[in-house]
Amino acid sequence: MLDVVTLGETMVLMNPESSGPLRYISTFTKQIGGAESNFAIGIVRLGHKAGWISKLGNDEFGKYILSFIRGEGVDTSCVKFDPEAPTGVYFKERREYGETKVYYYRRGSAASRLTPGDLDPVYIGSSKYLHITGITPALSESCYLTVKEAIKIAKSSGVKISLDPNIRLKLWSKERAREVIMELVAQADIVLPGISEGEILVGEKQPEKIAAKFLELGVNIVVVKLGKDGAYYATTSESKYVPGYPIDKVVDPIGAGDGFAAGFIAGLLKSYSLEQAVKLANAVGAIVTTVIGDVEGLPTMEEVEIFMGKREEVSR
Ligand code: KDG
Repeated sequence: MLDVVTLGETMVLMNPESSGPLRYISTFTKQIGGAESNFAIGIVRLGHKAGWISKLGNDEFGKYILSFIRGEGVDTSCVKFDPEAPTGVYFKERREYGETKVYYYRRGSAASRLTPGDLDPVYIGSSKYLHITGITPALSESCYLTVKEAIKIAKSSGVKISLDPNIRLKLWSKERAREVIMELVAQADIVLPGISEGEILVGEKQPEKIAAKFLELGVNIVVVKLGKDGAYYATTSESKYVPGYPIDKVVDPIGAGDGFAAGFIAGLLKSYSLEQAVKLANAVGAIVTTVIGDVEGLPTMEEVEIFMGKREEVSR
């Protein structure tokens, strides 16, 4: 039995070896990135079982992604190859100032052709959590319908739904993102927005107010991510700010939110208190930013416990 099932697109990531405008960059490291598979890999590294549902192009990049994710121990038995569409690709552009930019080459990709018919109700229905993000419904109408169907299956089998809004404005407008993600929020048990996503979705700037709006819609647990300042969690009976783990030298922030989500759900799977689960999530998210790549920095339980000062490291 799987602990978590997730679905979404994974792309080949071309990560520049130096910073500056991409037109001047000639060397890239080939890696992979996809919010949901980042999350699934995070769950496995923390000691739990995860399955990832997707479609890949029947091309070299698709084969590379499948063997990478399978090699990390994620169950890929529901991943299909689409012979008629390519695997998506994305590039990062790093600057010494300002935020890392991303450029997608994913329109019409194999994953954007996921349909409700690609879902196996038994596979989803026998998991403990279904984790979805706001990226998948932004890819195409059929992906949106697939996410809705996955939620329907999960709900009918008593599988809990966690939702990371992961708003990507390069994929859709703010208005459409708000409309669709709020529709998903109303069905979710756990919602994990970033503070700026909270503002886009419910028009509030303060974590308490953002959480209150989601709780009003029937969500059981809301965790608002505050970056280096940690996170604020709330249910109808408890709430708290949990401080973060500031990192002096962030080398690649992309993927930290997925690491946070993996840490939080792993904490719940370990029957931690909400505060402990948020603490674990903060630590995992922080560690991810210290390594270049979306998944390479995801820690094992042993690594994260050393980072949190719960264990001693023996390095030589
Ligand atoms: O959260 C990190 C993801 O954004 C990254 O891995 C790539 O899935 C991706 C996307 O759609 O941007």
